[in-house]
Amino acid sequence: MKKQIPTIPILKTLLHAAVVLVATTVVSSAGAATEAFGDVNNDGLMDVAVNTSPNSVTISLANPDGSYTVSAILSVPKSQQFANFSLVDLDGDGDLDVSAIGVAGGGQFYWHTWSGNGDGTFSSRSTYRPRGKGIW
Ligand SMILES: [Ca+2]
Ligand SMILES: [Ca+2]
Repeated sequence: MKKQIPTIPILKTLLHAAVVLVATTVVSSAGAATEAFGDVNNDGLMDVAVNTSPNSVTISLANPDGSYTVSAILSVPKSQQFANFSLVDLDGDGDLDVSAIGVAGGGQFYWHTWSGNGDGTFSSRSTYRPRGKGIW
């Protein structure tokens, strides 16, 4: 008799992992205030970005003594609110950037990005609206 390859348990494990991932994502995006962590000024200390309103993200740099110093407040127009954001190196230059996505209604959405300068400051905002009349 051939030995059966145990594919079912592996699939179950993968499915479980996917369900946990989805559940975690839903929980973390359900709250009014969201935050993201990352070393935006590359000094080895974990900095924090907080969604301080539907229109803004505040970047605070960690100090060696445990306190934080605000280095940037990134905002969008009131009509282009975002639902969630993340710290991610979008352009691959080694500095964390900010990506924020908001629903614009009618199946459309806004994608706001700010390019990190590696010192806690960020470039001016770029807004991409994939469908509709206006781009940028
Ligand atoms: Ca840092
Ligand atoms: Ca970058």
